[in-house]
Amino acid sequence: MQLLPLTPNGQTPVRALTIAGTDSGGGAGIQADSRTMALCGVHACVAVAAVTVQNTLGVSAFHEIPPEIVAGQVRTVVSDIGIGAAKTGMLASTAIIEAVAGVCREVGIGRDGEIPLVVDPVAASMHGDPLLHAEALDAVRHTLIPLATVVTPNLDEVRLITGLDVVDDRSARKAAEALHALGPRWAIVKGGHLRSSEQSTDLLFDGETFHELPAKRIATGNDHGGGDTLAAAIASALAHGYSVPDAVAFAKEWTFRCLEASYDLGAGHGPVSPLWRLHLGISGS
Ligand code: PXL
Repeated sequence: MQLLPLTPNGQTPVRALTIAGTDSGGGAGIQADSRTMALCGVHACVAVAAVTVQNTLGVSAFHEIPPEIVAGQVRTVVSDIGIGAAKTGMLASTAIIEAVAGVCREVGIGRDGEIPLVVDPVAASMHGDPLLHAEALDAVRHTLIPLATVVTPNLDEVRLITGLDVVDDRSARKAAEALHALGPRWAIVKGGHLRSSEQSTDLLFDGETFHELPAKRIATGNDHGGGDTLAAAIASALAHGYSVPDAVAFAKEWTFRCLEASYDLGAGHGPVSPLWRLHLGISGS
């Protein structure tokens, strides 16, 4: 696969910003985003929205950062460091979503701004532990998703957001249309959780054309952080100047390789890992 270029020592890399939650187990959230961005040649800036208390067995609690502190992190990074793309993950509450949407509009992040925004509408961990208050779903639908350049829900999130069950290609197209109707420039419906299929085909829709992105399914229980990794890889490629379809195609291959390199950790689900890239050296061949 074509990898994103790493910057020679001492040169300033492109930058991207993740607005998301931390994972004390190091597998998902901001930790997954920062690792992926680093190994995609991107300096990762972070706006912490929530701190989760979690290990590989689940999330036992989380603490929300005050909304004005979340927005402040975004504002201060953009005004000084400058970013080529941004990504949201766990935002936890309506108040944080509204603060993030407000500052994104203010500084030009989002579908109508200069800086593309990948929205990963994180609602729950893979163990089913909530990472978003149920009352915040309306803000996800009507405040966050309309700002997105690309929105990347998994099938559980598609159901929560649109009320639609994706079971086959036809229902995936209907779900992509329903997501796109909320206002993002592009919507992805990920096939990764359609466990019955041998393929893991993602569908990308811009309101006119469906792009199908097939990949072989990898059977592993160590897929913690897979969704974060996909969205962070899309943001990384956008920061490098890729178009959305090219960024998504890159991110899909990247995530496949990270799933292949996932490892056992603790007694629960281990993380997907981008560390395979370290073994390739700077040229990445
Ligand atoms: O993978 C989704 C996700 C995002 N962000 C945080 C998480 C998780 C899953 O557990 O903990 C902080």
